[in-house]
Amino acid sequence: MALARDPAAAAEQRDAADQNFDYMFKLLIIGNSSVGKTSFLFRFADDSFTSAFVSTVGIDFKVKTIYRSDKRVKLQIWDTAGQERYRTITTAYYRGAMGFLLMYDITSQESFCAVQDWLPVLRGQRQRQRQREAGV
Ligand SMILES: Nc1nc2c(ncn2[C@@H]2O[C@H](COP(=O)(O)OP(=O)(O)OP(=O)(O)O)[C@@H](O)[C@H]2O)c(=O)[nH]1
Ligand SMILES: [Mg+2]
Repeated sequence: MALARDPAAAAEQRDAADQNFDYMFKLLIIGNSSVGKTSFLFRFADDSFTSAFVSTVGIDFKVKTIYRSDKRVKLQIWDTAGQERYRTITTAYYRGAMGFLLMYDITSQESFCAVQDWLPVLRGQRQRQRQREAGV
């Protein structure tokens, strides 16, 4: 259980209380800083864009409901900070994620090469999740 004083966790608890959906998926966006994670989420959720770069501090999330085959599908999408110094905070939110969007900037070879550094982080998470499910 996340700390009640954590604003992101408190917002998540409020959001989870809204049961008006058929399916709910928790997704996380990860990847190097400045690749466009926050921009992608704002475009997808609010159809907005700003050219100013405000690097994400810690973590935040947005909710968007989409409709597929007459079903309400609620997407809770977490936007993580790409900066290394927030890694301890952001990885704490990997738990319970049903999918990850691993992003890179198509104009930055460095961010593309970094994808291979992110994969072990994801594999570690998958292993921990399996151990939890198996009760290890
Ligand atoms: N030209 C262009 N610029 C973009 C695009 N997507 C994002 N940007 C710009 O790239 C910069 C970084 O974008 P962000 O979305 O804040 O990057 P981020 O991955 O969330 O970075 P962190 O929060 O530090 O992890 C901003 O100045 C954006 O305006 C795009 O598709 N095209
Ligand atoms: Mg960001």
